[in-house]
Amino acid sequence: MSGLRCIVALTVVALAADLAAQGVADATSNAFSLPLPFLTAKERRAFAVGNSFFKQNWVTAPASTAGRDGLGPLFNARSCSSCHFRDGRSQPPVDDDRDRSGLLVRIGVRQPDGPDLPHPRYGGQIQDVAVQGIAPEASVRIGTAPRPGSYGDGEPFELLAPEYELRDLGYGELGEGTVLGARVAPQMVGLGLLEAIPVAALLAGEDPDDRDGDGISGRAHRLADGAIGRFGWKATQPTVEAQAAAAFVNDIGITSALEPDEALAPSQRQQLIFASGGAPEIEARTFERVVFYSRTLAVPDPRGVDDPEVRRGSALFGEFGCALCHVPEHTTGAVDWHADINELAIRPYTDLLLHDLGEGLADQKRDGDALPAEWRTPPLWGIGLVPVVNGHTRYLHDGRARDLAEAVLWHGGEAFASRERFRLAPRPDRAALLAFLSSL
Ligand code: HEC
Ligand code: HEC
Ligand SMILES: [Ca+2]
Ligand SMILES: [Ca+2]
Ligand SMILES: [Ca+2]
Repeated sequence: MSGLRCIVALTVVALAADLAAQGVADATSNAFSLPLPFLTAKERRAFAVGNSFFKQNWVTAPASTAGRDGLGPLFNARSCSSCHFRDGRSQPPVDDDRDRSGLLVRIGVRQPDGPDLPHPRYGGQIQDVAVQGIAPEASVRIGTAPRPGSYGDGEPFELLAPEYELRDLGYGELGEGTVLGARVAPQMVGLGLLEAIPVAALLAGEDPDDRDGDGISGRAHRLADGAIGRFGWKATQPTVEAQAAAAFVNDIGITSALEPDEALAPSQRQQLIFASGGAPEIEARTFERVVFYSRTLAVPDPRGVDDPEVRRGSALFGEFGCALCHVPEHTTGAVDWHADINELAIRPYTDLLLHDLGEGLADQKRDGDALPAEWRTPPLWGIGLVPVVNGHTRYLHDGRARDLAEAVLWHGGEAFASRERFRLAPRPDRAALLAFLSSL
């Protein structure tokens, strides 16, 4: 018995050493904004430059500040950080306030079989803001429908299912077969480390036909070009670089070498007259700095790991089957942008695979190979600090969950059995599981 305890203790020590290499002991509102601890002085300068471009507002072209003009013509926000505030997570608009940038709506046209096509009038995303003289595409209206339920001991709860509607359409009717999907911005921590998990390790976690019979059948998102998707709620982007280029062009209207064309539907391209901020609008060097920054944000260390309730919650996380998808540990491989990333033990709590989470969480969108009900397991590291950094407790792809318990209660599909173990567990066990999530 004491021998066993000794091995456990040793593992914890080894783990702590690895975590120190990639984590930071900060639990303040700055917790998501710190660089990986092993960056060199030169890299810290690159990180700082990236940080300033992540935060800065882009302006309409032409401007005297040629390094940061080209905003729009259609856009959602003027800076990365207006959605990823403090490098954190956005939330859907609360009540009827006009804070639009917290949630973005993707749009497309359903095909009988295969991924959605871009919408002929609105492209792939609804931009709800535009430069002067140009009509925004639409405004987004969110309604909710109550979904009552109860825990095993009879304690009631009520989930709110969101319903999205586009109003004030600027470019004509939506037409038949139009599909929508809403997404909030996730926190930015540890992205380079996730990028460094070897493809082979992700593929080793796949079990598309559930051959091992545990009810879980994750699969990697194979993109059109054969790459494996890792980023975004449906793992639609293979790298941080690709995600950043897509964000620049779709969310802010800034073209780059990777995304040289403004995000306009064909009819808008013909119809709209606007000034360009250059070809491309963001300089290669600036873009690289933003990518470097996005890759090298550190992960805050877990807190209260010795608290008995947190420890019990951690054990329940395994017993409830959460760890089958939210896989606690991975080992990174080599990357071409930093020598010290190789062979780090990391604790992201994800398998980066797509899972069917059931009809309740499905929206209408089929992004690439990912079906409406399929979502990438999101990493859970840092999740306990969202309230501290961002001042809210909204979770899941569209921020519908109002706290961590609701996030778990929304799980269905492959995660239904796991969710039921949580729902039917005695109250102290549920509290312990939530304490564990809050410690991450
Ligand atoms: C209008 C709001 C908005 C703005 C502005 C924005 N993002 Fe995002 N970001 C999102 C959303 C929403 C997602 C999830 C996308 C998805 O699921 O497809 C996301 C996802 C990401 C991810 C992937 C994170 C993960 O865990 O998968 C990265 C990296 C990222 N954004 C970087 C950026 C950068 C760099 C900028 C500035 C160029 C930026 N974002 C601007 C809303 C925004
Ligand atoms: C079958 C795989 C699977 C299992 C099992 C599973 N999850 Fe998840 N989890 C997911 C996916 C996929 C999402 C994203 C769903 C969405 O956003 O619509 C998610 C989302 C979450 C979120 C919200 C994350 C965020 O960034 O907003 C939390 C918290 C969470 N899960 C905790 C748990 C806990 C606790 C358990 C065990 C009771 C569990 N999950 C079991 C796949 C799984
Ligand atoms: Ca532009
Ligand atoms: Ca659009
Ligand atoms: Ca399985």
